[in-house]
Amino acid sequence: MVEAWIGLGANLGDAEGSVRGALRALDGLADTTLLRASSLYATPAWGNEDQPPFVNAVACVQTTLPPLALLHALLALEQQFGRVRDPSLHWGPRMLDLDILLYADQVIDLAELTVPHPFLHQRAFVLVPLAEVAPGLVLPGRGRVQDAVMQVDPCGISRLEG
Ligand code: PH2
Ligand code: MG
Ligand code: MG
Repeated sequence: MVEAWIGLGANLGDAEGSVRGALRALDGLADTTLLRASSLYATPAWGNEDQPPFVNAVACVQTTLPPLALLHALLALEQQFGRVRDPSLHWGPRMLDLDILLYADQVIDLAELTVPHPFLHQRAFVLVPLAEVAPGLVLPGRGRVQDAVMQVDPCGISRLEG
């Protein structure tokens, strides 16, 4: 059993409904239990700014799935929620994005999967929800979430009610 942190994001269709549905679906994955989830946040699009704002959240799951099996389960969930990948669009809009942020304290460097997520320590849309539920969590090689979140600009991020 390990604990893994998942980043959830959506900015097409019913983004809030997709993120809430995906949180439930995480709990329904084989050999996986949802331990905790942050609130949902409305966040300005980062990177490619010419797209709708996102709804973001983070969740912690307990799982016996190895990292690549977890990744493949998440990619299958993205598809179930209507995601169609456009290889020509980097950081484009999406129905649902599920990223493995952390997998226990493991450092994983595979063609398919990099953990910790390479931009985790720089992205307010991840760090703000993470700081809500796990301020003391240590990002391997990057220190605590509560310190990392002080280094990013939370401008435009707002917590959604409910
Ligand atoms: N995901 C991206 C690119 N930009 N911006 C926000 N606010 N939230 C995201 O989840 C996000 C993004 C690529 O995965
Ligand atoms: Mg992704
Ligand atoms: Mg992503």
